[in-house]
Amino acid sequence: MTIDVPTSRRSLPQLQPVSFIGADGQPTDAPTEGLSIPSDRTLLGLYQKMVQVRRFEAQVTHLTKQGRLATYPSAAGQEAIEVGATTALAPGDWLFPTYRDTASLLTRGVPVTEILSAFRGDWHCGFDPNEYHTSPAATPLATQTLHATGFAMAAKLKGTDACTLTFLGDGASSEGDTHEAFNFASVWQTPTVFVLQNNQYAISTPLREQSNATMLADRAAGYGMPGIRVDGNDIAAVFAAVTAALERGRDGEGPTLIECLTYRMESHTNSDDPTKYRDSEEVEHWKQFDPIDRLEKHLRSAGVLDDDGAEEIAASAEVLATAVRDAMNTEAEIDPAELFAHVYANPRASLARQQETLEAELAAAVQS
Ligand SMILES: Cc1ncc(C[n+]2csc(CCOP(=O)(O)OP(=O)(O)O)c2C)c(N)n1
Ligand SMILES: [Mg+2]
Repeated sequence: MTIDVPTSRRSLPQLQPVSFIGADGQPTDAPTEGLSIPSDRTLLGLYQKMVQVRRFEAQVTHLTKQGRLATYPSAAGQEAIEVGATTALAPGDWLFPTYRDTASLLTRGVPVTEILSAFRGDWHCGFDPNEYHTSPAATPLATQTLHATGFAMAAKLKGTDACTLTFLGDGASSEGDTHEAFNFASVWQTPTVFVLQNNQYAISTPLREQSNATMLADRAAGYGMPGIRVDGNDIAAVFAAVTAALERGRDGEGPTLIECLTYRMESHTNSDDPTKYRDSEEVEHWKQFDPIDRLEKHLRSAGVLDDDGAEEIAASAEVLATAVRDAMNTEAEIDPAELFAHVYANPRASLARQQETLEAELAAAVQS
């Protein structure tokens, strides 16, 4: 009896991450995996968005300290992934973000007040997913990977050319849902791009304590899909890799896993203290790989950005920060009864009883 042996299989990604622009703003000699660096014009637009996103994140973090927002998971240091991956999407594609990816919502054009209403506890989601082709940000880890896969499957069955892109963290990559999503995306050849933000921590757990894989992009080969590892702090590499993966998806060539190597510069959320579980030297070390600094150096040496241009961009970020402050310093008119709306098409009796109880308690509170 002979056993059929396959003649080839997907090769593993290169160990060194794909990168075009080094930490010093100069071209690297890293592998490019056949990708091309985006034009300086495209990079200038991406730079502006990253500067705005960083200012937005800083402003929001201040607002949590002032008690204006309940909690906020900052993506400081991860702007190249948030902005680079989201900008590569076509308007008709669908984005499936997580709690970490507020910057992607901003990049997608969701208004500030709608983004932040969930963090202020005013609303469950805050924006209309259909309007922005963006699902509500998922807090249960990895669930969004399945939504992105299922949605892409439906898009394929409907014959549209929409792709889906979902973000997931290094910690989320160890969840069972991620395995199911990777497997079915590859079996069904769905047009899905999995952007794995390896920021090296899952709250306080460092990557080495929850995965023994040499690198997370290696997992793609086991599912029969292409995997690539990019420098997640080089927006040129992120944008190029995601653009190529979306093209593959649109051409019917199925999903791609893109591991973006980066570092979470801030705490997990404003409610934890990272000095309890990691050295400040490690954080200092990563500062030299900052995604915005390196792109600024590149653009200045390419002659497409000067002091005036940089000041103008910084000023546009201040306008955004002012809009955030104004919006969040205005008390929202909230009707607590809305908590019960939009949950069931036909409200359940138990929920109706809870609503009656709440309304009675609120009425009593007003009278007292
Ligand atoms: C199913 C599930 N289990 C546990 C949690 C609690 N939790 C919230 S964030 C987090 C760490 C996730 O780390 P990672 O996937 O690396 O994403 P990051 O926060 O670094 O962006 C955990 C365990 C959760 N939200 N959902
Ligand atoms: Mg992480």
